[in-house]
Amino acid sequence: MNYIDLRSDTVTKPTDEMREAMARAEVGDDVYGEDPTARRLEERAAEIMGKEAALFVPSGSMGNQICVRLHTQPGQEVIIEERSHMFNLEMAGMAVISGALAHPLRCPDGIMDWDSIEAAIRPRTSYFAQTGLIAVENTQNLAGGTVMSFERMQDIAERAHGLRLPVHLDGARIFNAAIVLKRDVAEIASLFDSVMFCLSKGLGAPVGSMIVGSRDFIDRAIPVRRMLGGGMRQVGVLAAAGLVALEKMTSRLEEDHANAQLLARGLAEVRGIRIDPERVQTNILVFDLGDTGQTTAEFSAKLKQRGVLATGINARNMRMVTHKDVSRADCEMALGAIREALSEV
Ligand code: TLP
Repeated sequence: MNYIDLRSDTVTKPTDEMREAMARAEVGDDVYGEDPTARRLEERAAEIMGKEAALFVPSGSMGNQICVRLHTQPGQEVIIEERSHMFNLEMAGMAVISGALAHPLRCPDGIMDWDSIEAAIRPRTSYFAQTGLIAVENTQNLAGGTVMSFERMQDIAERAHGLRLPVHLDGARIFNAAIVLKRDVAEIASLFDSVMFCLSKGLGAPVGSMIVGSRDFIDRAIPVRRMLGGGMRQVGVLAAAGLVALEKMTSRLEEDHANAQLLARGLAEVRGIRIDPERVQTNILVFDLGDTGQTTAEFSAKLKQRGVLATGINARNMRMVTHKDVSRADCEMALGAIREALSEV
């Protein structure tokens, strides 16, 4: 069966252009620093993000965790929003890899503000673990693809820097955020000490993420990547797809946002489902099944029988993600399947 797959934008398949670029890619041993395609991708990523240097990493999780490791000392805290990926979905990596403790904050729409952060910064006494890092996620995945405003990011970064605290951006979907903010990604990246962004989500590359920062930061990131098992060899075959993702795939993301809007407006009319389409800003929708009398597992199973894949983030809240491999017509069909699945109850 050809499913309409709304589980994530990670399910996107490489384009024909990516596959051709992969087949032609010039490669070398990247652990020796000799892969010319990986170098080109890193140079181009640094240029687009307006940073001194970039590093290709196998996954977004590894990219985030390398940055935590470099910014913190064991025993320090990382201030982070409670629904963030780094806190929930990276296997307690910051505790295991960096000996760091997450200090999660619950903020409206998953968007932190300086007052909440400031209240969480520990006094400099010998009782408290010291704050080592502030980690922002934009767009915020589990809160429903929400976008932190440029001014909010700027406020957090400036005040944190005033206290000599580094700020990391999990920008897995930074290009989606940039569209909503009507800002260049380099303007966003300029606020942060390090940024991780993904090639393998909405941009459609099969594998890979990038971290960007100062030359010194990236030089120190290379051995940490190696320690985590992320030293790759003829990685140019992947970097080649990443280059196509960066050059060709960012300009179409708006279409995914429009399709998410279409889904949100349709869902808002379904009895029992709670979602505010005004709050759907990018390609991710999170909605409450509360009054339908179904759990997300039951609802997912019914949708699957009707050719639509989507999963819950807990028993009540479903997530749907639009991307290049679902069209507007697919979203209309998915709405039909949703109505049908719920009319059965
Ligand atoms: N997100 C995935 C899953 O892990 C949930 C998804 O389907 O959305 N930061 C953010 C904000 C992410 O959404 C993700 C992946 C990552 C980091 C990690 O990227 P990978 O999966 O490449 O390690």
